[in-house]
Amino acid sequence: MQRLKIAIQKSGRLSEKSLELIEETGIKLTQEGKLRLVSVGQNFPVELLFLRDDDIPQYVADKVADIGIVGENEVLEKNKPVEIIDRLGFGKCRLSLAIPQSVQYGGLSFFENTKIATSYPRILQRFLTEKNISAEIHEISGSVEIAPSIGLADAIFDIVSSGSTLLSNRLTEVETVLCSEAVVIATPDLTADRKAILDKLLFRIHAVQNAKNNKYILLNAPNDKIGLIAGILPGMKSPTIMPLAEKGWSSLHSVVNENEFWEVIEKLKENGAQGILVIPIEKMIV
Ligand code: PRT
Ligand code: ZN
Repeated sequence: MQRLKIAIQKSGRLSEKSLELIEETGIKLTQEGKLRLVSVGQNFPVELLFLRDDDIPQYVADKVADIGIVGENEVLEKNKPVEIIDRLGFGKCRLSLAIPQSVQYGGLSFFENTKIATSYPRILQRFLTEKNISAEIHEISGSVEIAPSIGLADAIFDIVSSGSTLLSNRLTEVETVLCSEAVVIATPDLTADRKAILDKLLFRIHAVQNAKNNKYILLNAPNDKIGLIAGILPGMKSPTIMPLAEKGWSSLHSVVNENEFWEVIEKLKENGAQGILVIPIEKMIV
């Protein structure tokens, strides 16, 4: 039987969320212990390959895996012939240039003729070339943030998330070069069979993501306020309206996006809504 081979990070910042996403689509996986290298879908034709994140673009380019879940930073750095087909909204971080706090920063020209330590030499070189800056790139594979303090470099180019690593190493972020998140990459020429499995999987992933970004909302309103309140509720089409046992009152049901949630709730209350209930959605197909 044809199976779609999916490469995910074995252990690290993306591994838990990647696995969770696959399982939330309803796929049951075989469990093969802690040392597992491969896991197979029991009710959906997929096979998971657990790999180091650095290797995922290469494995997908070589068709050992059909698709992979990996940080966009790795995809751009490795520069392999793979296609980014979806963005997953987790593993968010940025790739930034940082310099010692003790040094004055007067703009990009600061980096002219400096030495910059990084694990992402290709992305950095592309940026420097685009900005017409010549600097020496010093490639190191880990602990980039200590390079300036041990005299190895004048600046660093590294992943930043909360910024606390920079802070504890007395560095300041001065330029953001790339904003990254986990993405789905695919080999550009998947067979039709595997493409069909991929389309089904992406359909399910989007249903899970939509559900996470939205809440189901129920509220009571006096009938003379229904028009107003229905106008506030964005909904998928329009709200469901049902009469309550108490005369003159109705119950409205709808869907609200997480981003506009509190604003909508405030407006609903101002306009007479009562007994507002908010419920998580498990899957949402739009
Ligand atoms: O073993 P393997 O090679 O698979 O894993 P890895 O150690 O190379 O990668 P891992 O698990 O650290 O990160 C995997 C991916 O997560 C990265 O490629 C990014 O796409 C993404 N990501 C998101 C991050 C961070 N946030 C992050 N904060 N990757 C690394 N960091 C590092 C950062 O370099 C810094 O040194 O975490 C440190 C803490 O960051 P602050 O700013 O929060 O202090
Ligand atoms: Zn890695």
